[in-house]
Amino acid sequence: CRRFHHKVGILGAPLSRGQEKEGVKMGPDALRKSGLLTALQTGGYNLKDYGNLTFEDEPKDEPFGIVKMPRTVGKANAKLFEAVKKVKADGRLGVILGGDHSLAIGSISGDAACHSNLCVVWVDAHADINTPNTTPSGNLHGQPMSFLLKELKTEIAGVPGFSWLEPCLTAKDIVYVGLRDVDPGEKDIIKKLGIKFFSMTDVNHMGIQKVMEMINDYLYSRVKKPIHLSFDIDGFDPVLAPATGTPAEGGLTYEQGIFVANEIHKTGLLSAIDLVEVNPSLGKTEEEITSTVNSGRDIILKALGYLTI
Ligand code: B3U
Ligand code: MN
Ligand code: MN
Repeated sequence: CRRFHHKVGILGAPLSRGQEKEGVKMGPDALRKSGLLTALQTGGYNLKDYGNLTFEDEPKDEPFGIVKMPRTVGKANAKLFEAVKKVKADGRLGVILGGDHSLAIGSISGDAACHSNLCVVWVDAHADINTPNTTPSGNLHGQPMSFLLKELKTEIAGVPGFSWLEPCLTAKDIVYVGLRDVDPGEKDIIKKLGIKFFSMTDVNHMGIQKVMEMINDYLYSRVKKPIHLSFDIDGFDPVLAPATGTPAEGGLTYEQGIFVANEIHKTGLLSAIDLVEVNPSLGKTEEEITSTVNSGRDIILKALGYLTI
């Protein structure tokens, strides 16, 4: 029976230096406290908890151009890269609890180290494909995709902290869902590289079911490829998930997000999932925090086929 992947590895990655709001460090523990692990245990999964990684600030981490904390973020990602490789080497589906989205550099590189044909579904309000030259903020959580793409390798040359990194994806291996806050420089890159995307406008016009069908055809229907789902909680509408650093109006509903996760589960190809940018300290009320955290938890559970018949 291969209805779902029974072996799961949970890994906390409280990386916060890819942006400026400290509270995102609390994401992994908030997700743990939401009952994620007990649900999986009672659901019959073979679960291994790899705990939370610890990350330290590098001394004298001067900006590279305007890129902030490059050595700190680079070193944290190198550590995460090794940890994700270990989870995959143990034969487990990786669940990476963030942390800010710069962690996708280490997480996806680690996953790709075990699967040379990995493809990525990136759910996010943002494209996170700024380069050190196009970034308006200098925050590395807005740039992970440019560190992962072979086509952009020259753009990231010389960023301190990333000498360990070898880009593992090509533009045709990735698809975006939920985009609605994309910088001009990012639009140029997406166009130039021909990256497939489904903006919120696309989702609203053709419906999430059609979007997932098209992703299926584009990414994995011809040749089966392992899938890395990188889910930024700000892909959801802020009504549902307000406790995040850069919320953007007009996002996915709960049902749409769950549909995405379920469709990916149904492929049987999920290799790892990142759940990022949950920042409990940005919830204005207890309900705002709970709604954000539980929405993230439910994406993970759905992607793993929990309670799915
Ligand atoms: N694109 C902007 C804003 C941003 C990206 N990712 C998030 N915010 N979460 C930037 O800073 O690169
Ligand atoms: Mn993101
Ligand atoms: Mn985002």
